[in-house]
Amino acid sequence: GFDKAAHPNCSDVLWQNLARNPEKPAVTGPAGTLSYAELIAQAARWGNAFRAAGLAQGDRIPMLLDDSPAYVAAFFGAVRAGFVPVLLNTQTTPDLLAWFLKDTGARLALCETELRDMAEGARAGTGLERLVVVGEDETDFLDGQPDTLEAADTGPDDMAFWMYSSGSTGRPKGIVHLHHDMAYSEMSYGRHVLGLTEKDVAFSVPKMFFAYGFGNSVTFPFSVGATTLLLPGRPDPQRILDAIETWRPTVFFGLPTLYTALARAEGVERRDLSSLRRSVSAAETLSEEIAGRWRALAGHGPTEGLGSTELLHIYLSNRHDDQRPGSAGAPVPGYEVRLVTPDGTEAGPGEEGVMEVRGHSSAPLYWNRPDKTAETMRGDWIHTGDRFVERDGFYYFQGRADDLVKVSGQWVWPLEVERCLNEHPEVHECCVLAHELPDRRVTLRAVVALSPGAAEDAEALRAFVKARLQPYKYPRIVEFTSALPKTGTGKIDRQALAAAGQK
Ligand code: 3SK
Repeated sequence: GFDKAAHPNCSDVLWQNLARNPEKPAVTGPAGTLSYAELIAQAARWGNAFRAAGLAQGDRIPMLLDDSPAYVAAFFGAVRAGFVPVLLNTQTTPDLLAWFLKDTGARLALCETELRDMAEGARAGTGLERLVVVGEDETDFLDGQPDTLEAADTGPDDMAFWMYSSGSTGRPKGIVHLHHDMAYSEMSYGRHVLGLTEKDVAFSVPKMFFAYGFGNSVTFPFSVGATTLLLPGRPDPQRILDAIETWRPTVFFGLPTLYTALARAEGVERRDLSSLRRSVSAAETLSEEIAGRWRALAGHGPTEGLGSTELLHIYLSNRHDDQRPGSAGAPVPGYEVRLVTPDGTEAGPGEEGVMEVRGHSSAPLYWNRPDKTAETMRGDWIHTGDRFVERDGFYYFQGRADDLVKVSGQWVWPLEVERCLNEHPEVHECCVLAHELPDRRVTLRAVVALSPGAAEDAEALRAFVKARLQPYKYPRIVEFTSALPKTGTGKIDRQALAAAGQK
């Protein structure tokens, strides 16, 4: 059972380590190593500094920061002092940042040095009174602040922090999480699936501003007194492999695009991955080929799961010892799922439906968006918009509820074609999209990045699809590129590709 009342302030996830193991490294990596005692003292200074800056309880603090000990300290100081950090994607554009500043109503925000000019440019017309540039203003901002901090008078159902939806369509939505949500995801996915111990060193390449990275780098390791490796900067495969050899993490978290890049990275077979005892993949389906390559390199395949920012972390997962190929997994204990058909009834056995999920870590609302809140938060169920079928208690992703396209009068899910092309030995990565022709007919367009040295042969790729799927599903348009654009969270940027294709 989950005792919500025991979690009035989520900073306890960190603070419990002060009595338990103060000397243990909490965070490590190229940006510095801090013990739990040092990190907590630093977090207390941040919390006291936010109070000294005149913020009121519940005030939002946008944080435009890369993974580092300072980010972790600022986050925990803010929540402990009763403020609400808003974790922003560092690849935010100035227009979007201006909008985030207005939507949050923030008076104070934090940003990285490299993002200062962009953030300054976005300030005009917003209520932002102070921008603290971490690494530049930090020493002054924290100067003289006490290194202890009592938790503010918050309750389990009070607003703790926000993240924004990545906004594949329309404006991103502010996803509001409550103080008890972190403890719930630890009690469910953390304990029942992940199984970290205090001896582990977690390494999440997806960054903390992404809910997946936040759980991996913060919630799960701190809940058990483990160490987290933080790697600021670009997720370049060689840097990641260097970090694994240098810092010797034991549990690794990635996304399918990252596993693909790592499995194909120059010299990867000569790298020492022996410190890793477990790897996790989420967000998208991992191809069997890449899972197999990772197994050959690391000695174990990635355990696949699926979560959402609305639920805070993973709610469907395979087990380390029971990975069903192509499946996002079975419901994680603590979460209930159901599949809903277009007529609103529950799907029967083997029937496809849109997944709804419930569990006590779900966001109650999108900030200031009653329309979107009503579409997604249906009572205590979250309507995910993802289509699934269930077999033997495991769920298989079938695409988004809204991505079905009609080609030559027949229905196709572009994702099915994309997965097929991804199995081609010379395809490094690809994206298949609906493409509107000048005469308004819709066709399929594949954008493909080939493995180094492979020859560009569109006809061979079309034939490959025709031989494996119903022939009408082959992509009429095949374009080659050296690399596909990615979103800040490492997913293929389908929106950018779609926009480029319709120009
Ligand atoms: O995309 C996912 O699978 C995911 C996992 C954990 C937390 C958040 C997300 C979006």
